[in-house]
Amino acid sequence: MSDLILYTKQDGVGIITVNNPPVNALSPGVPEGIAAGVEQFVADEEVQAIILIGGGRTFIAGADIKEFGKITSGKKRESSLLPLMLAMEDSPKPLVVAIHGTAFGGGLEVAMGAHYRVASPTAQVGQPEVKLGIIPGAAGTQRLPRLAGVAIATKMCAFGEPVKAKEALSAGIVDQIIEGDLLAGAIAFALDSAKKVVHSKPRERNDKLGSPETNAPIFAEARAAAKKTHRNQNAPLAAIDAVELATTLPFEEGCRREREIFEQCLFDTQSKSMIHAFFGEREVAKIPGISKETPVREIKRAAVIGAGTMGGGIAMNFANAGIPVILKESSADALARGVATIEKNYSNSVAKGRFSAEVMAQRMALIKPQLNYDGFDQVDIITEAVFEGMALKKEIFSVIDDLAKPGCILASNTSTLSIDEIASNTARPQDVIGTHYFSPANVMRLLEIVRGRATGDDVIASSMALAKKLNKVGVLVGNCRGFVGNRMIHCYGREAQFLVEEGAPPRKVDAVLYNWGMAMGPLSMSDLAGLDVGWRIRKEFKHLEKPGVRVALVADELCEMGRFGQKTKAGWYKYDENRKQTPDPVVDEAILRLASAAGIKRREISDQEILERTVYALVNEGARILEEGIALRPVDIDVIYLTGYGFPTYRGGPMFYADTVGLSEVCKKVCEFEAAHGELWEPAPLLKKLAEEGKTFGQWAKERA
Ligand code: 3H9
Repeated sequence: MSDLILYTKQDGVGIITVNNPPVNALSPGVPEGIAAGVEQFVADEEVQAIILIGGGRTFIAGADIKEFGKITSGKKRESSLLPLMLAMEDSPKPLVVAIHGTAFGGGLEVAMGAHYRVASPTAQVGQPEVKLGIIPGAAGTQRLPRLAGVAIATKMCAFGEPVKAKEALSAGIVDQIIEGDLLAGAIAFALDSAKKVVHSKPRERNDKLGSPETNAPIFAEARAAAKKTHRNQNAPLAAIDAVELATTLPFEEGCRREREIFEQCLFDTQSKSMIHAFFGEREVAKIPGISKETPVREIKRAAVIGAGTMGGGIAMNFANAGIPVILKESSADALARGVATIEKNYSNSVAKGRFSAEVMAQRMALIKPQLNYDGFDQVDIITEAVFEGMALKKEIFSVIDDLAKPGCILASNTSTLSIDEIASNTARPQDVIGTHYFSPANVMRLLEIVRGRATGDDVIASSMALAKKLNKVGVLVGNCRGFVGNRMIHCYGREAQFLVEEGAPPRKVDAVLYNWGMAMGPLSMSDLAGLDVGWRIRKEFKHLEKPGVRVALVADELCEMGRFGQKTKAGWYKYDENRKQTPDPVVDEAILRLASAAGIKRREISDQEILERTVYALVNEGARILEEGIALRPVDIDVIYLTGYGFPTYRGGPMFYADTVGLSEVCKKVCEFEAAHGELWEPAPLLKKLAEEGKTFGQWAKERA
């Protein structure tokens, strides 16, 4: 008997406790240990009923995702969980699963192999496999419709969202909610069940499987929704297919087909990419050289300088996390505008039912708008969020250096400027850090945390902890122009513009990248972010431009024309009052005029060239960033792009995507572009080296770890 599973007895009930922290995943030994427990307690005459429960913070949160890589690399065959569940269902003694925390994926599947399920009020159950690019592979698509009905099962398997205990109860997934002590309640439930003669097996319950007539619209609607909300993704459609099979095939045959579909998905690049993204989000929190023991400064109060789009959004983040925040502006008008925007954003959320008007009132009460620096000596973090201009930022940092209490973190929301130069205007550079939020700051999950030369380890650890508290994914990056995300996006946007100048209509450039999976095309994205932001930055860095090197022409011209994007209803496109986008002949005329004046030869440009010029520009710059140590690992770049730039999860991020294409192929193209377009395409030495060695960025990172 392994330590992974504990076996105890209480009041005539055999208790099987899964003991595989942190989340009781079904790692090797766990299913076997549960099976051994069932066998042991079935044979034990003292035992009338059996309970399966999770030790620690949760029930089983699913299969061990790390094991999937072993299957796809041929190192391991997945030992099927199906025999375990059959043995559980076939137990002559009632088997009760007691759920707390999360019964996800294989965890819910195991739970559905029992006769009964009880849950604590805060428990959640779900089949989130599609978020990893796979479908339930241990009869989830076959048992769930039998317990919850076809509509609920289809929704849960296709979209992966969990349901709370109460909902699970009304759906028939759990049989009772236990208030108070879960084990005590489960024992009482189990002893009660032992009085019954028959314990129905979920696999034999066919009364909720519906008819072809009632099911057809459910599947049709789910398929239509999946195509819309999970664009280009295979798993949601595959999951719907598998649930549909439950309604047409006998249980055993349905399970066999489900397993085939599961494996098809598992071996697909989409799943490998999504699993990379899952672990990536957790890996970025681990910073070499900064241990878990590093002291973290507590953030109880905050202040934000600047109530514009970014400052307002940042203040909302603090308020959402229950942290009181001062919001300072320099003019009464700007402050009023900022507060009105915050109110509007919160009201929209209330209207959409995300939270109540009461919650909105609580959050608004935490935001203190003001025109002066009163109270700045009391706060634990000050975040400067004024527009991108070094002189202004330095001036502000000098003021807050005088005001802030010792130990206060001084953060800049700069998106491109040197954090070292900003810190140089203070007497405490160890307390200065960049916290680069992404617009809209209250929505986007990414927080780039920029480490300056002197930034203290505890300030880094505290900022990473703050990111978590604000429900963001914090990624630590080094200090350089644009850091990681914007430095790379500059190359991507540059190529998008060059393509337009060379003959690809803006719509086509956007459509190619959107259809490939980006949340929006590069030009639409600039319109949303505001073309003036980049314009201002380019002006700031104009002196660094190298003579003779091609620069993009159109975006600056659009700004000169007052076309700053959506906010002025005109940018690369024109926009109506509902933000509907249409092409604008004025833009086409400007493109032709500028291209002709610069002597750029116009030509037909293929979709493939659009894709490769833009995406490989990201990869090539990403490789440089890695060599320079600005990003810690390739996965940090991937997570930045997945959480901040709308890169499709099922492609894993730019560096992972390049690995899936093959670095020699990527490098070959980069060299071709260099031959055609010049030095901006010089291959990064790291890309060249790995391509020659036949390696991936992933392998390179592993070798260095
Ligand atoms: C599946 O079940 C397929 C089936 O149909 C069967 C087919 C045969 N495996 O997220 P956290 C690690 S597919 C391995 O920070 P939280 C995680 O990497 C699976 N490791 O905690 C982290 O490690 P580290 C379906 C896992 O409290 C640590 O645990 N299930 C797994 O914020 C803590 O995780 C899912 O997709 C796993 N399954 O959130 C659930 N889960 O400390 C995936 C976690 O080294 N998991 N780890 O960085 C989750 O959604 C969240 O982890 C959970 C806890 C909500 C459970």
